[in-house]
Amino acid sequence: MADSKKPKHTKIVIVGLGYVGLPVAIASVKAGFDVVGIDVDPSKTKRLNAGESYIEDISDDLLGEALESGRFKASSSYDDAVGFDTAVITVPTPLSEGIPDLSYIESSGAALAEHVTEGCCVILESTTYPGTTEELLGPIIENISGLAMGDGFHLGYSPERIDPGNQTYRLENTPKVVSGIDKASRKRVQRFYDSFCDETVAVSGTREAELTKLLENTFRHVNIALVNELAMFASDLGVNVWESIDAASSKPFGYMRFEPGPGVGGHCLPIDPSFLSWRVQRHLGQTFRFVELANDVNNHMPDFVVRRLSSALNRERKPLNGSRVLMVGVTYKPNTSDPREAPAERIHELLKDAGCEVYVTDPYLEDGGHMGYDLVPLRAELVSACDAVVVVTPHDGIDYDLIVNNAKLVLDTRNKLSGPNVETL
Ligand code: SAJ
Repeated sequence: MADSKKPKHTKIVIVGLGYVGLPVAIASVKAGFDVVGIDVDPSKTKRLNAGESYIEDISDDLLGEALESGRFKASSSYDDAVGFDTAVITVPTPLSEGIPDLSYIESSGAALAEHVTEGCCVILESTTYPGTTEELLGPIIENISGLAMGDGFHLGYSPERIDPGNQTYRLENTPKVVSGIDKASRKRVQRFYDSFCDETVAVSGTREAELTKLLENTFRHVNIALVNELAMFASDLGVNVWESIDAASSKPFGYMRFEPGPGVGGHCLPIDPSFLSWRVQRHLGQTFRFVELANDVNNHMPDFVVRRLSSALNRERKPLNGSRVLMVGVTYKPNTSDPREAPAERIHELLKDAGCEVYVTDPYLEDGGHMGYDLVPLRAELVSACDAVVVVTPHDGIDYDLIVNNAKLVLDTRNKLSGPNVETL
């Protein structure tokens, strides 16, 4: 398609209004676009249109400003996508039995394709394996719209780098990798993100952009597994791994700090690297050993936490069975309310299986029922009545002094507390 055909209007559609999509929608409104956010969950669109944000990084005030501009609305109908200029797909890409599940990309791409017209631009942000944009999404849109990718509509990929709860780096000030199936598409994608991102980083093709994202997350996954395995060894060797991590972190080059923990949660790190290892296995018949090993180490951290708790109680001549345990913080990482894939779920399951009476306290969790959690407020009398407290996710704002001053025993999986009754991984 000739680059001279400027888009007729500036209607943006964001498909998927979660941790990634909603910030892109709000940034697009602030950049002056007319924005329709589409989500298949009507309860989400209803809350958004009522000015209620369910994403910590987007306050009700920010959402309210977007609504008051008259240039944002949320909808559960793709009919509201009609006449769009640029659409961004930010739907989940989970693993189902270890296999990448791209069904949300397929269904949203097909629904959007009904409204793809000459000169449109479609951008995929969802994390996926190299080749998805051009081999899966592009043909779906071509088959339904009757237009050819490149000549008929622009198509590109731009990985998300939203770090929920990060107070320093947001969508606007995090460099954004951009790509297209051809030069014109890449320029179009880059122009869109240049309207609200401080910096964009163009790569030659969508596969390189898709791999960039998986490299970033696999890098973290592997390095977290490294320090997790060190923590397991160090504990048995009687070495303080945290002190060594602090000392290593003093090196100004050639080292990057990661910290041991109770395991790796969220809907990215436990999942994204496996997209890469699956693609390598499927297409090359080879094993991406780093990912497989990192998955194995990180997935065993909950067992290690329970083993350490059992040993600590054992020293008090208390079996796990029948012990009363309080878990503090169960979402997947500090200062976020997302409980998905959180290691706390496995720790809770193991403690229950061992016969523990388990209570959970987490200021970021409103309802623990669907997770089987007995959710309680943090109270001194409860802490002192428990045989042990396990700090799993150390949110800011929790009264850790109350815990240390009243607990018989604290197993701190994040090395945030100190005291004679505190043991860390
Ligand atoms: N963790 C450790 N030790 C560390 C760092 C993290 O145990 O040193 C654990 C965390 O507690 C958590 C898990 O790893 O359970 C993952 O945390 P993370 O901060 O490394 O990564 P995520 O999963 O929060 O990555 C998010 C994702 N974005 C969204 O969820 C919307 C991911 O897609 C982004 O690429 C990533 O932020 C990013 O780019 O920072």
